[in-house]
Amino acid sequence: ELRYDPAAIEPKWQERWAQNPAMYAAEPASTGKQKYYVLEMLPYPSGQLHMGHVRNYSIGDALARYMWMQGYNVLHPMGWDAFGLPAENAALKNNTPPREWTLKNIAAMKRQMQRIGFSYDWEREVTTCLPDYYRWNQWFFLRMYEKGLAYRKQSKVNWCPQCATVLANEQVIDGCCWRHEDTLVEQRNLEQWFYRITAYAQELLEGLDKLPGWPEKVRTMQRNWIGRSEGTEVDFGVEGEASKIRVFTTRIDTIFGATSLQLAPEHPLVPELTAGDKDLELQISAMIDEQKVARETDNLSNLEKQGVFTGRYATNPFNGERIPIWVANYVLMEYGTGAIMSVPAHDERDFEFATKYGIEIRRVIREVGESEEETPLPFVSEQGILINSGEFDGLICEEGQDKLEKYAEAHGFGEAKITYRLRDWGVSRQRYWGTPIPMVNCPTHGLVPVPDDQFPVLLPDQIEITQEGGSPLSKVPEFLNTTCPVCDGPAKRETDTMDTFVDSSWYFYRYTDAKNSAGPFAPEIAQYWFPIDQYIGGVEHAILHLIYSRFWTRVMRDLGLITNDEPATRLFTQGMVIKDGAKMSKSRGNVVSPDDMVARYGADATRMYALFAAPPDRDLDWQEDGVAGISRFLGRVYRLVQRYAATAKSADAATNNSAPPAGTSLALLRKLHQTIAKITLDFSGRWHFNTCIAAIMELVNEITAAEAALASGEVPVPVVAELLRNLVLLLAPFAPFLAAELWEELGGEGAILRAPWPVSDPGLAKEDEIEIPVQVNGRLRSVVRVSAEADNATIETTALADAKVIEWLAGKKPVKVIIVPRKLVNLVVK
Ligand code: ANZ
Ligand code: ZN
Repeated sequence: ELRYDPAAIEPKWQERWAQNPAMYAAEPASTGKQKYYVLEMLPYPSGQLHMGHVRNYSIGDALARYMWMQGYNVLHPMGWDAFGLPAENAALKNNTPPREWTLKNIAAMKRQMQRIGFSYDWEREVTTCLPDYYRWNQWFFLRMYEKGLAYRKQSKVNWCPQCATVLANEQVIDGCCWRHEDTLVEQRNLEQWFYRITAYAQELLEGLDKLPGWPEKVRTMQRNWIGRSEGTEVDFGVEGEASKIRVFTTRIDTIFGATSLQLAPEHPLVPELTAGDKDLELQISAMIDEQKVARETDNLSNLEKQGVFTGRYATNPFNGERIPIWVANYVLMEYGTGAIMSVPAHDERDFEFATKYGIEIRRVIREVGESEEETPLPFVSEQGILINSGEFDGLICEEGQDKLEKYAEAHGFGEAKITYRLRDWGVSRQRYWGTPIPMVNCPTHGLVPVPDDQFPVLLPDQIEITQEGGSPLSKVPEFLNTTCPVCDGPAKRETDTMDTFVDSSWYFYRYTDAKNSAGPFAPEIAQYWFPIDQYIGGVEHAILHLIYSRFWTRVMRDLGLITNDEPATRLFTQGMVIKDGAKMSKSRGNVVSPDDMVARYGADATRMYALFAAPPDRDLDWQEDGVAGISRFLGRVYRLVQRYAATAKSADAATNNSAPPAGTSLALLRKLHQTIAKITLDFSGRWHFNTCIAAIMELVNEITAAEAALASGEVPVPVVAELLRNLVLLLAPFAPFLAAELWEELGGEGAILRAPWPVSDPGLAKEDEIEIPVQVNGRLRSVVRVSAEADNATIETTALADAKVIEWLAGKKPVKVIIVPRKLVNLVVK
């Protein structure tokens, strides 16, 4: 018997597909055909696909193939997120220019993808580090600059005093320099570029409610990231100063309980309030360093609370009360106003702080139905009644918030304020391998945009990457020195490059019109393809990439380039691939290489295992045995089809008028049509491909078990043909090489990718009889067979007549009969 040999079958088809690029090519928008845009997140070209990629892309590939078979015009592109620090590090290590290193990696990974048989339209490949792509980053930058959405402001950067240079965030390790591990990184103020994402904060938040096709957890993460908070800003006077301190609070109703003001260590008023006190200044600068380290390691909320008294006092605008001004490490400059009124009786953190430093704790809210003394501390609930609050006593909290806010507004010392946690997107990077920011600094004209007709501002190719750090482009005179677009006099280029998240914020629009040299894409083409019907990727991108993409989409919409508000209607986040319960990583030494798997078991088995071993949204523990098992299964399919291919092929219209199926034929056809129905349903959104593949296995088992009937002719030739042809069609999204091979063996017409997806015949799929488990007092005691259409009364009678049930009831009459239609009978006896 023939041996299943993927090493022979797969390269043959790979070759044929390569020779026919139209196979995976999207048809032009002008066809007006129903479109389907399926997108997987593009990889960083590290040099090697990992199993997480294989899984992600196998999911997308199965979907794309299915949609093609359903007759859609499918767009299924791939590209490379090709800028970023690793290329610079590799350049340092191996002395290869970043561009060369990156392009070599891309070539290698593209070969891997083609070997695995992913159905990408390579004519639309996007490589973000090439000028034909990044020139449009520059173009967008200027469009945003013109609209005030790109702007420059002083902002903190990491500074290593030893290197005397700016460090990228990635070069700060535990708050210290990557090359001087004992040197604490400082913060310096430098001019940096920002995108004004906060202008869209409210819209980005509201849009989440209109994305039912996105996982709830992703939407929640984005909501929290945007962090909308409704509150009040209130001005406190400062004794001996003209300036006031503005605080942001969500609980103005508690203001009579404010027993101190707390400033962030970096609050601009702090130097003035502490001037001359060296000791204080030292303590505060230590706090700043401590916050910085905590910020880097995402540990801010766990800091042990610390503070210092400035010796100065503020005045509560409501009652003129004098309260001390402190500086505290749990107040952050980047949120609200960088200053808070501290109400220890009604806030956990303030309570902890006040307890530690002996600051007064004064209740201004009592619990409903309790006295002041009985109200527990801290009492943070808003279900309470105001006390010790002058004319506002007796109000319930919510009313209090409203009344006190109005009072503050009327007296000119406060106003309602909506605060977002979301910050503007800092896009300046002092790196080489990124998109140059298209700005020029002229001594006479200041900051001048590079005119569109001078695009792209090319990233110089030959540059020496050194250990020195700092903006590498500032050390390339040919790049740095230019002329002013206004006066033609000598000027200097901006040497920062853009954050690589810029590249990935809109790459999927470029796919629709990847070769356009007049614009990022033609609006009418994007209009046809957008929004993306299904986006698939890792949940680690739930926030940054997916928020930036949603922002960018709105900016493009407001530039008149597109009409959609959101980039993707549906989002799917797949689980991780792990090995022995742990994430695959070089350091753990548990990495399974896709190349290895493909060499040993073939691409079909590898990708099918990636879909079979777990539901796609769960983590998958990679087991080589499992891949071998899939390979054996595919071998069985291969031999089964081989054995009957000639028979099936001989089926033609003439033999097709046989009698309605019965017996074995009927049973097999029923199984087939049930399998078709199940897989079709899963493709419509549930995507439990693991159970789809299991269903195909069951189908193959049933056909194999009935082989005597196939061989004897008891199952007529047309039925054999129907079974085998459909089996192969069902396999096509999951094991495309084998399916193509067997499709040809069966004499299938044209490419299997364009063969219509089978339609389940509900009459055939229907069961005549079903089995229903019967429980007595919740324990399984028997199984009865009833007609699939049986009503509850019939099911009950049948169950009560069952011999085993009679025995278990031992003469008692059930006090209750619970029937779950088609599923279960439970008899309750006393
Ligand atoms: C007084 C108060 C009394 C507060 C009370 C809470 C409870 P969200 O909901 O997250 O917006 N806060 C304001 N700015 C801060 C900053 N820069 N760093 C640290 N904490 C800050 O939280 C708003 C509350 O967090 C504000 O309301 C403020 O404390 C604090 F019984 O003001 B509250
Ligand atoms: Zn000039």
